[in-house]
Amino acid sequence: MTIAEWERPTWAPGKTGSDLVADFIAARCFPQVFLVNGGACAFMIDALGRNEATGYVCVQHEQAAAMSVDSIWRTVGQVGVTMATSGPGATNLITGIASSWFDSIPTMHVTGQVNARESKATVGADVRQAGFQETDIVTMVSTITKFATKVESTSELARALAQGLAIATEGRMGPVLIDVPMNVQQDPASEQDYQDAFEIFGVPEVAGPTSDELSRQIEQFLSGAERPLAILGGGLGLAGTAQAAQEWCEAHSIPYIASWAGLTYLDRSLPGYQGSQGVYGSRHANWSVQAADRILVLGSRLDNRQRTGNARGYAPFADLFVVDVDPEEIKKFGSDPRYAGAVFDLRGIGDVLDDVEFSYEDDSWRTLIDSDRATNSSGWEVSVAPGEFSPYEAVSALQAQFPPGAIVAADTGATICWLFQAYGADDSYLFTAGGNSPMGFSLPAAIGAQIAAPERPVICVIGDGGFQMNIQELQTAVAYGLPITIVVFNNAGYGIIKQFQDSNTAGRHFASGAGYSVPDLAKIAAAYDIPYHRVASVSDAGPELFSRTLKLVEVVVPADALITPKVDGDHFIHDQFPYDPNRVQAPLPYDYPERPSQLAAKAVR
Ligand SMILES: Cc1ncc(C[n+]2csc(CCOP(=O)(O)OP(=O)(O)O)c2C)c(N)n1
Ligand SMILES: [Mg+2]
Repeated sequence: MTIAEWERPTWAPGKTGSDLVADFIAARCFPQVFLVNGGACAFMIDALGRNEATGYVCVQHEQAAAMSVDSIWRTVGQVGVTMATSGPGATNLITGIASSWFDSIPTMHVTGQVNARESKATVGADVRQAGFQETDIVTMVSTITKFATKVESTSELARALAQGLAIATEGRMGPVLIDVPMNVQQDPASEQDYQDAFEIFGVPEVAGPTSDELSRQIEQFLSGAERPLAILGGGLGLAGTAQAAQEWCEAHSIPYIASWAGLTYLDRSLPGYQGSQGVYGSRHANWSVQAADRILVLGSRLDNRQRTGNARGYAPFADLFVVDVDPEEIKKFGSDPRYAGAVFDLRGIGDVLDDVEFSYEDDSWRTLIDSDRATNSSGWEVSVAPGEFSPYEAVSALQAQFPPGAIVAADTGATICWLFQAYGADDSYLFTAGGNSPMGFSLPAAIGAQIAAPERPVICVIGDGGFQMNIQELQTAVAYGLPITIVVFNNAGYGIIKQFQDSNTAGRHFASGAGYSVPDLAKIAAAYDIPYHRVASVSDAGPELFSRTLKLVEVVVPADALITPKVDGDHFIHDQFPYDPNRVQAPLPYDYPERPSQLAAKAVR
C-alpha cells in the first residue's frame, strides 16, 4: 500500500488541532500512543481518548514512553508516537529519543507547549521562562532528531505532521518531534488543514550511484580478492534486505559476519556465518576480519564497539568498501586509503548484488577460516570460577526454552554482552538500543513490543542495574495484562563497570559495587503482584519460565562474573582477553605486531 492509498480521515466542523493530531495518528501511525498526562498536552490526550481509532498506553515515566515506541518500529514496522507535557514531560523523553536517533529508528514525539499568549516571546525580555513549565524542547532535541518544530497555527501543525512523518521514514530514518502550544490544540482545524496533513510530502532522493553503477563498483572491489569477507549490519535489517544479502554471500561462498544490530536478521545456522565482531565479538569472527583481504560492509557504521577505540588496528591490511544510506557515514573514513564507499539506500541492495559477478576457485580461504572456526576457543570458560553458575551457561539454557518466534528486548551492561555472545541460532528477534545503550531500555521496549505484537512471546533481558532504572514500568505491564517474561541477571552490581575498573582503576569498585545496592527482587515482584522465579543453575531453566503470563525471573550469577572474551586497550580484536598462552587459533596471513600501537603508519598504507 502506498501512502497515497492510505485512508484520509474526513474533516468536520468543530474539529480542532487536537482532533487533527489524533486523526493523523489513527491513519498513519501505530494508533496506541504512549504517554504521561499533563496540562499542556491534556487537550490532545482528550482527543485521543475520544477518537475511536486511537488509544493510549499510560506509562509511568516519559523516558519509558520514548523507549516503548522505539521498539514498535523495530518489531512491527509502524511509527510509534509518544505524547508528553511541556517542561519535565518533554525533557524526560530525551534519553529515548536519543536511542532512536543513534539506531536510525523512526518515531514521532508530540509535546504540549504553553499558550502562545503566555510564552516568553510575549514578554519583551530574555527571561528563562514565562509560562509555567515552558521549556524550549525543540532546541534541546535539535541534535537528536531529524526534524523538530514548534507550530504556531493549525495550518503549521498540518504541514508539520505530514513533513515529520515523511522525514522520519525516509533515507536514514530517525525520530521527529512536534511541539504544539495549547492554543493550537484548541483552535478549529480547517478543511484545508485536513488536506495538508495528508498530502504526500516529497523528500529528496539519496544521491549516489545507480544500482548498475554500484554493482560494477562492488564487482571491481571484489575482483582479485583472495580472502573476501562481508559484514552485514543492522541497516540491512531496517531496509528489509538482510536475507537477500545473506543469500548472496552463501551463493558466492563469501564468509560473512554481523554486527550486533545485524545478527538477528540472519539465519545464523548457515555455514557462511562466522559470528559477530567487535570488542565483545566472538574470537573467530574477529580473527576473520583480521585475516580477510577485502571486506564488503553493508549497512553497518562500524562504530568503535566494533572496530575498538583504535580503528587503525582494525583490519589494518585489508581494503574495505562500505555501502550506507548516510553520506556522512562514508565521509567519516576521510582520507584513510583502506576505505572506499557508496551512498545507497539498502532497500535496493538485493538487485545490486544479484547483478554482481564474482567467483573464486581457490579453496584455501575457506579451509583457513574453517580451521580457525574449529580451533579458536570461545573464551567463555573463565567467566566464573569452576563450579559457579556461568552467565554464558544461563543464556544457553534459557534460550533453549524460548518459544518459537520470540521477541527478545535486551538492555545493556555485562548482561547484554553475555546474551549477544552466547546467543545461538533460532528464529527469535533480538534487539537492543545499541548506539545509546541506556540502562532501563529493555523493560519499556518489551512493553512496546508486546502491545504492538500481542500474539508473539516477548522476553525482556536486563541486569539488576538496568532493571532499577525503569522498575516503575512493572506497573504498566501489570495494568495492561502483558504476558512478558522479565529476566533479570542479578550480579548485585554494575558488572561491566567493575570489569572496566579492574583494568583501569586498580580494581576499585567505586559506585559499581561500593555504594550501589539491589533490593530483594522476590519482594519487588510480590509488591507488583507478579509471579517470581529464581534461576541459580541450568536445571532451574525450564519451559514454564516462558509460558504466556507476566513473570519476573531472577537469574543469580556471581558478583565477579566476567565478560570473556573482551578486547582490552591497545590490543587487536583478534587478541582478546582472557590471554590463554595455550590458546590455538589459525595463523593470520599477515605479519601483525604484538600491539596496535606498534603498527607502523606505512603498514596501514
Ligand atoms: C542511563 C545510563 N546510565 C549509566 C550507564 C553506564 N553503564 C553502562 S552499563 C552499566 C551497569 C549496568 O548494570 P547492570 O544493568 O546490573 O548490568 P551488568 O553489567 O551488571 O550485567 C552502567 C552504569 C548507562 N549505560 N546508561
Ligand atoms: Mg548487574
